[in-house]
Amino acid sequence: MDDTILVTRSSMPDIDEYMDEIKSMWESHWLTNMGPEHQKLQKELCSFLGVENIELFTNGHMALELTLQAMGLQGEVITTPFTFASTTHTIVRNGLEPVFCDIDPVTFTLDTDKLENLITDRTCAIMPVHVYGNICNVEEIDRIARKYELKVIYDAAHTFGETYKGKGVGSFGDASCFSFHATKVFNTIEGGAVTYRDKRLGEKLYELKNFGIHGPEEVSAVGANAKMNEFCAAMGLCNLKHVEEEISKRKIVVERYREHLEGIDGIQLNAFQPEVKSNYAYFPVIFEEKIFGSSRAEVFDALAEQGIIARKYFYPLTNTFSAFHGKYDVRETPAALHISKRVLTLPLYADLSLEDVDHICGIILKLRS
Ligand code: T4K
Repeated sequence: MDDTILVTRSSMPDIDEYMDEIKSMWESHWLTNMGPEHQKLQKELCSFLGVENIELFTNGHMALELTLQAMGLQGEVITTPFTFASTTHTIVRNGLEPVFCDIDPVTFTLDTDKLENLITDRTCAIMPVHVYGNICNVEEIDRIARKYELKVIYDAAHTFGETYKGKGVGSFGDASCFSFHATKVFNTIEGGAVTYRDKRLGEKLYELKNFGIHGPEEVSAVGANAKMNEFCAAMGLCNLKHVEEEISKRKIVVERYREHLEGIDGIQLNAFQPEVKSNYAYFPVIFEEKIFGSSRAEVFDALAEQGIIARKYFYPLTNTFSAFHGKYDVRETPAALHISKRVLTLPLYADLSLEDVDHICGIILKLRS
């Protein structure tokens, strides 16, 4: 058996549970286009996430991309480069201009002290990212957005099930876009969702994920095909039953990592956010070579030699992608650059054994000077 440890491993329900959930499809032959599983999952997610409105999508990327389209935005969108390719791409693919704000070096989310200076008369929206499940400074973002009448679309891909001050994270901003990809805390194989405030936005999202079809004889927008199918929705319904337990198991893994790595010179761990109910999505570690004694690359290689595959989420920064042909100046986001060159996200999933965590930390700690 291959005993490689990868950065994560998809959660899956018991196969019989899934078979039970999909059985009715062999009678109904209803496989997609907002069928009963889709509708049931929407309802259950609203209650689980503590939100009033939700639309499901094929993936988190289309959730983001179609939300920007649905808002009919034009001009500049302020965002951060310390994220997955998807965030920036959705802005560019909508014909909008990303303007990169630096990140806070402790939470790795948008540094709100640097936000206001980036606002111009072309700014139409802010797209902050709750990186690794760390909640952005939502109060300050809200204050600034109101002052300048800007839309706020959160990339909430990493924050499934989290709350801030007791409120579901999907209730902040005008919209929050979640990813239900196989690698996420909650998965529908591939999938995503938008939670939103204004019901009219929901109507547009519904149409845009279905080609822009408004009625039997009317197509009112140039939409896409981004509907979650019934098999994915069924996977979501099964996984949802176990997600609380999965998060509790992740918490135990994270606590074990912290026992080993907390307080080690040259190692920065994810900051604890006191008013956040965390989902323990990722375990990022920042290695300061000069203090720790080894570089991120050396740690990565030492782990890889033992079949442990950590990942550099998020390196390179999106504002350095060759796709953008040098259009953006990375010197404008120095904190993001600093962190992205030093971060390694360690393996984390519900069934990762504590012995494996001990082993991983043992390899890392051997490398300190
Ligand atoms: N915004 C943010 C901030 C995001 O992080 C993402 C996605 C999005 C937006 C867009 O959401 P989606 O459109 O993806 O729903 C992975 C995921 O594909 C991606 O969803 C995720 N972020 C990103 C951070 O990570 P890769 O290229 O690292 O995936 P991959 O194939 O290398 O998988 C990583 C590990 O996961 C594997 O080593 C093993 C495990 N795995 C993977 C797959 C595909 C499984 O256990 N099962 C699987 O089926 O991007």
